[in-house]
Amino acid sequence: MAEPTETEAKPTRAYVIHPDLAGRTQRREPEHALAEAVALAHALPGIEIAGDEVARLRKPDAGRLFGKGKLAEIGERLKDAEVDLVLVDGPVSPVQQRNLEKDWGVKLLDRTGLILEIFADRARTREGVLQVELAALSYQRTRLVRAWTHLERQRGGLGFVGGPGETQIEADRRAIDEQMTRLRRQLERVVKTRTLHRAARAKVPYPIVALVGYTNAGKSTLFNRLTGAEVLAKDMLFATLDPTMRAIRLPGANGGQGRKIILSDTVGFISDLPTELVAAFRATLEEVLEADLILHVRDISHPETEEQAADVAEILESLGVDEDVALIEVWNKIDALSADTRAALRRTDARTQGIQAVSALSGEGLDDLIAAIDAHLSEALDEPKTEAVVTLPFSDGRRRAWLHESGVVQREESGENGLTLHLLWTDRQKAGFDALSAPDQDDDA
Ligand SMILES: Nc1nc2c(ncn2[C@@H]2O[C@H](COP(=O)(O)OP(=O)(O)OP(=O)(O)O)[C@@H](O)[C@H]2O)c(=O)[nH]1
Ligand SMILES: [Mg+2]
Repeated sequence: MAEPTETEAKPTRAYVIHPDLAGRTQRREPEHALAEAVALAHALPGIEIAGDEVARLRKPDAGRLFGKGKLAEIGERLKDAEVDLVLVDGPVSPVQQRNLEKDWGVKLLDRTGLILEIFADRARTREGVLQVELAALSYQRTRLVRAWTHLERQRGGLGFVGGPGETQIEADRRAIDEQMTRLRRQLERVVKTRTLHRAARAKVPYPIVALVGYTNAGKSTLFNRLTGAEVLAKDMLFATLDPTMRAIRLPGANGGQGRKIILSDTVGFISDLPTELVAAFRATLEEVLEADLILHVRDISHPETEEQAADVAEILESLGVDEDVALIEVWNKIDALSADTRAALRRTDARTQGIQAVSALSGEGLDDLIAAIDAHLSEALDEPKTEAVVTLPFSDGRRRAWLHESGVVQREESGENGLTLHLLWTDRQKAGFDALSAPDQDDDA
């Protein structure tokens, strides 16, 4: 562990700015984007938020990002709030960064820089550390190139190529390239070992179920609920970085034995995820690519849940996740919704296959989710099925719902004695149903 530094003893006072460009085509409200940037800042250790603001920009200034007036105005606020670190929620060029740091007398990080810092702080496994280092180097490298262009321009007009400046930067660049090659080789070795483990695991034919979703959606909380594990789940962005996998037996109906699966918890996604990071984490996310079933966990109580879902879909696509991979949308945090919204969700949930409304916190809806996971897997794994006919009394809404949830109902008729359901199911699903108690027995309890 590193020795405690001064920054750990005394919190760094950070000021968060979300630049809102005129004519922007973003999906998000600037106020929500600012709130997310502040949450990101909180994810850095030893940070105290001294203030935040949305800064409207008509046109970004090449040298300082902000225009003269804005620059002075923000500068005043920074001085009053005794700010050490400014976090700009967007891209800042190396030139802009240098100028702003000088003008304001602060240290400055842009969005990518901030996310890289958080990831560097979180990485625990060898693979995670290597990936973050690689991403950081690739970020630095692009900034060297841009700095170099700037120097060239400063020298401009002299018309010669290759002064001392260029040589130095060329050397820096080469050093970075060499270091990156070394890291890549090490990473390949680590990944190879892991792939071997995976091959060994493939002999035990448990299907892989991967949890994916926006950061803070509740993936780890759900993972812990389903596995009894204690992965850190926290109201903090990027609480999870390294993937965790667990072989578990899904609880069967009524305490019976369910199917064995491997559940995998992964790093959360975020809008404008730096491309360096997406590339670096591709190896880790291979488990997601190979999953038999993906659970897309959504925070349905978040004001921008739709935008978050769109970001996740985009990132999955860019990772090359096949559109035909079986996917269940898990609408999490329904406990945080009003009763009305919740009832409406429940109706959508029942109508729409492939959506499950749950609360990982209270456990609500998890039985149905487990039944849906089981049904999707038997579908994906192509297990043999047989036909059956059952008749349920009208009062037995629970077992009827279970059958529908499991996706085994082919046809339903109502007769004098109740509902007759024509089913197509696997032995496992039949056993699960048989283990459910009939309504009268429930009432006795
Ligand atoms: N109200 C409510 N809060 C929840 C629920 N599930 C998770 N949370 C909270 O949401 C926060 C984030 O949960 P995590 O499980 O760490 O989320 P995550 O998706 O793993 O986040 P990252 O690892 O950062 O990507 C925590 O404060 C949880 O307690 C839920 O069903 N209801
Ligand atoms: Mg997590």
